[in-house]
Amino acid sequence: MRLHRRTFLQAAAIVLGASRSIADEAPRALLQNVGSPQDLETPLSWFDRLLTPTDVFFVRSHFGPPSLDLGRKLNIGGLVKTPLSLDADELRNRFAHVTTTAVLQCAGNGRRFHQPRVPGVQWGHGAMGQATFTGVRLRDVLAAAGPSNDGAFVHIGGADLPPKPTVPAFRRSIPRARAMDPSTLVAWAMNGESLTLAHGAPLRLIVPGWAGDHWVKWLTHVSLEREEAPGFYMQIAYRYPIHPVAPGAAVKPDDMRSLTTFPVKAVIARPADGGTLPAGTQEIAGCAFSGEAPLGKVEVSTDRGVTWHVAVLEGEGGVGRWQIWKHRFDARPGSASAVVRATDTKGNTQPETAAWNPSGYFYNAWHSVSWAVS
Ligand SMILES: Nc1nc2c(c(=O)[nH]1)N[C@H]1C(S)=C(S)[C@@H](COP(=O)(O)O)O[C@H]1N2
Ligand SMILES: [Mo]
Repeated sequence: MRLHRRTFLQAAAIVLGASRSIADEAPRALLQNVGSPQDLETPLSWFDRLLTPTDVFFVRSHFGPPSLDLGRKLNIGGLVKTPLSLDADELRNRFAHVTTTAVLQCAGNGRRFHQPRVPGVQWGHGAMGQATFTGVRLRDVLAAAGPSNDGAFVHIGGADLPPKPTVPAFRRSIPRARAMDPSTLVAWAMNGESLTLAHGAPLRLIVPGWAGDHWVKWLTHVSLEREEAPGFYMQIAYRYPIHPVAPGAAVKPDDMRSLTTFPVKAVIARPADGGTLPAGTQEIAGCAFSGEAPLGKVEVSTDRGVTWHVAVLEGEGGVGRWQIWKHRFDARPGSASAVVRATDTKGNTQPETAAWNPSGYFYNAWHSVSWAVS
């Protein structure tokens, strides 16, 4: 049946009207930090829920996405008996499916707060999110190719190209043990739907607990090799000092190693910093996680760090998985504030001041907000 144009417009208006009337929705827009390529940040107010909706999930890419090619092959090669070339359908048909919930966080998340200032995308807290990812285990795929014992690193590449040949391509590698970890996936779905182009369609790597630079999008190859991948994105970028450094100090290349897990962190999603709430019971909420161990506890102080209260946790714990924390207290007219810190089950605690490092990675200082009480 063909709808008359008018009937169609009316129907569309009803649909739009209905979606607009949803109260209390946080602004459904990403915050753009630079024009090109895409570096889009999730507003803090989304971090009071277990899953970050895909349309407000942060986006980071060095060169912008390649064309959408749903039939793109993933080539598995290097030190293997039988190199494979499989598209997403073939992976789906051949290997067991796994769905996992994990935090995807850019190593540069929070870079803006490091003192002294560090060059790079000036992310606030929103270069992170949590989603469910569905795919197959990388170890199953490698096993099917017959990995040689000589292969110590898995090199990973995607279809996105640098803007000119003199700019290095985005090439990463992870140690064999991390590739063989059952949580490392080649995924085609995020939050129950096919990956969007921005998030890596048709296939991307999922490395729970490890910083986002390992989560290669638009996968084209996975190759077993003897050494860590060469090139700018392994040997220069995404490296962290092996010893603590004084803020602003230079670090010798030999004293840096590739990033792996992200440290423990909690952020406050609400109330918003600088807002106003009526006097009475205030609920403070946010998310907390660690890439090194399951979350242990989250503590909140509403008296600027004099006393701390253990917050209530929601959601399932796990390495590299966030839980929602909540704390209520009674606020009198005037002003109120909250500061939060998380501790994981290995005893790692969020520091009051984040460890400065030359690239401004892994900012995880105690997070605080203050607001007016009317
Ligand atoms: N092929 C490719 N994969 C990539 C990148 C990239 O530039 N190219 N950026 C990485 C970085 S630095 C991050 S933080 C995550 C961001 O993933 P998202 O855009 O899905 O949030 O993708 C990673 N995978
Ligand atoms: Mo990143």
